[in-house]
Amino acid sequence: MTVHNIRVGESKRGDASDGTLAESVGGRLSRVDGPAKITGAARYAVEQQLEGLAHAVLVESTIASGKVRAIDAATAEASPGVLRVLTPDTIISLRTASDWFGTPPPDKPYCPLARDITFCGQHVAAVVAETFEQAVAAAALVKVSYDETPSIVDLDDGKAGDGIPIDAMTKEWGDAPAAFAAAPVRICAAYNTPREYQAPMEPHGLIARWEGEHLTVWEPSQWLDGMARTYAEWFAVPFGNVRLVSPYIGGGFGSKALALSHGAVAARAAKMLGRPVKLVMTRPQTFTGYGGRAATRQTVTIGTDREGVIQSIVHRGVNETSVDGMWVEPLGSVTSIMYATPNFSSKQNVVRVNSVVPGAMRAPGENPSAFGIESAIDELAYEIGIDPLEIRLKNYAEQDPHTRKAWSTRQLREAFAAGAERFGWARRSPKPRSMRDGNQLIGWGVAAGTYPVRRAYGEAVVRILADGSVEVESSSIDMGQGTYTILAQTAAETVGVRADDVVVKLGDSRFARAGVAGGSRLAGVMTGAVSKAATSALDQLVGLAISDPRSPFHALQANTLVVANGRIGSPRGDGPDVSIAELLKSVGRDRIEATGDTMPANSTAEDRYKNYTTIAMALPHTEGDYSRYSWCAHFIEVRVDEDFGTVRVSRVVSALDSGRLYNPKLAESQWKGGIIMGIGQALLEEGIMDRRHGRIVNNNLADYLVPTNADIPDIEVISVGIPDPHSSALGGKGVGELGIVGVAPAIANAVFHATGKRVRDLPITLEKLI
Ligand code: MCN
Ligand code: MOS
Repeated sequence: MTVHNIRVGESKRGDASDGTLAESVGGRLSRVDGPAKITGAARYAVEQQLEGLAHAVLVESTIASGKVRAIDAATAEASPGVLRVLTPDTIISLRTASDWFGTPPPDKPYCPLARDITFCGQHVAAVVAETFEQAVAAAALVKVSYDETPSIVDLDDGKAGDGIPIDAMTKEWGDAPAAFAAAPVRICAAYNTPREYQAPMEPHGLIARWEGEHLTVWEPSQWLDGMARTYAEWFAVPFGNVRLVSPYIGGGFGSKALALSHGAVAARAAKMLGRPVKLVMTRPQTFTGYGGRAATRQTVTIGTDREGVIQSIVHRGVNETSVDGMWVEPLGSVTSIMYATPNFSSKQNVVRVNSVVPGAMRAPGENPSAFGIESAIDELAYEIGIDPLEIRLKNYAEQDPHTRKAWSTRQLREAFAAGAERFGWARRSPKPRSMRDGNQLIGWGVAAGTYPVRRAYGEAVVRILADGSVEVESSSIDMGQGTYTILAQTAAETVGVRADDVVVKLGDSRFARAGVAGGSRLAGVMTGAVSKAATSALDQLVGLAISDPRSPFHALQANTLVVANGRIGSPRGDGPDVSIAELLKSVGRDRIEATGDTMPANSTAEDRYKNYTTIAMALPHTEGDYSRYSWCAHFIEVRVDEDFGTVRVSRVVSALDSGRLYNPKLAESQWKGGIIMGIGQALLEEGIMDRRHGRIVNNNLADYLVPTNADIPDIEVISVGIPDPHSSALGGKGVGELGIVGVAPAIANAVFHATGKRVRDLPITLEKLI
């Protein structure tokens, strides 16, 4: 595999206004993997050049429900270059794997090609050929006939019903219905979000190669250890026999955390043919190869006293899931914590539809949840006749209303203040349709967002090498969020070297294990693990320098030494001063190596395996005395064309509390990325279903619209966080998912202010406004 080894040039040096060195934690170091990506030196999973590579192409069902009656593969098999056509009858089955909690699977075979069709786009066959073009041509010749049965295509389908209650999602305190009935001011509204897709730039795909009973998979992955476990279970080989390699990833946004059926097809094909097999999804296939964000329906009722102080919130939610899989999008997650209320009730159902199982997409749960409650609170502000910012402050939750625990840190009031000040909120004219510029109606909206601090245990290896450079190894990943960079900064600061002298190696499951890069947890987990490993490497280095008779510091009788800029000296600067390389040479060592593991001391090997390959051991964000969340407030200006109903976002100011930032430059970029995705969600993104066949019509990036540069105004982000010692070792909270939460309701609220029309169905398209 390729590991980037980039020297950090002068252009990356610090520019932090507070004087923080770019290379330390908290500095604005540019992405250390940037040059490799820009120059094309970064090699992505399916770009590996392997001897004897064969190519697999999937054939997908064209009906949403029913059975495969027959597959006629004769023509395809006879077509040039074809090595094998795999069907449910000819592929060798796998074993069922456990889920991401590690729940023991049923002891039954798993066939990644379907006979029983539960959604349109399901894999029913695969053609393996010498070249990709031959495989594509032959795949078009595979004839599949079906016995079709009626399907339920989406939540609006009359046959969908109320669905299945998910009791674990119920949250209740006080008597919310009674308090609502007694409240003098009441609002009740329904809010909907459609199926949305992660649409990462790099489509899903992999290369699988077997060497005896050992499998190597080059596949973009947010979770190497978890996916390696699934492959190992599928093929009933030991976990250690599977190696996942994923040094660079072209975005995931939640879609690349799990091994999926196309991976099983490719790995099985490789085993059956005794050749490495590459399988890359087409862009249309990515719309059914894994789930996007589930469509959701919510009703939010709020009862207040005459001044707008909340007495009751009643929330009901529904999300779609698939016929044979379960996905719960936690719709009450923000509803239950954003505002203080003495009475609360939230319940959720899921409805099975003929679709691929939906999955995690940037801030699953919190994102649609915030659309409901942050729209509803805005409606309430107009009902009472007070400012939308004021109603939020009036109902500010001084502690977690659900667990009644203290917030670890909650700089939300500060976020409202800083954002309002910078945006100029005080100049807002309260009435809808009261601000305009020619035929453009101007609207200003505000909404808050939050995301829990998910914590977990981590592990890393730090080596100090003979040339004085430092190497960090971890099987965690960087899909663009900045892991390479912040871990270089953490190791540089802890050991006392320059960041240019640190090489970070990620994305190989042979490295020190790591859990999922999901739920905005990786940065906190891995900076903790690397600082622990680096501290122990430093201790070894200093220990050697003090105790080894060959060390120039031996005679000094100091009990500690200082390491900075790659040099070792005495704390008072009165003794020798040598480079790390010189010291290692003098004591005859070619390296120092330390593994840092933040797991409890009494952890067993089984605990460690479970910790890295399942999500069962994550630490609850409400563990102990505190409730831990990151917070944000978005202030957004829209301009709506009065005649055409087109909406443009013209200004965004967001203030965010992610605790201490490991690298403000990268955190700001993450926040902006989330906000941009939120603008797409508010105005553009929607999977459109062909109701006849249950097919996603706009399954490509020309028709499934995501924002382009022209859709995005200047976005200003302000950090209002303070170090949070209860959330992570270095005081940071989550960044990656926070930014998107609250953007869509802020835009919907701005659109109401501009037009007087309340749009409760995303996306806000022009036909909903005229
Ligand atoms: N960071 C920081 N200070 C903190 C926390 C984080 O400076 N206190 C910065 C670091 O650069 C860090 C990044 O923010 O690398 C993200 O950290 P974190 O919030 O811990 O999130 P993860 O590393 O776990 O990344 C996953 C997260 C998720 S869950 C999704 S979804 C998402 C996201 O990150 N998908 C992304 N950001 C993405 N960014 C890109 N470019 N592509 C994706 O697919
Ligand atoms: Mo993020 S949706 O948790 O990968």
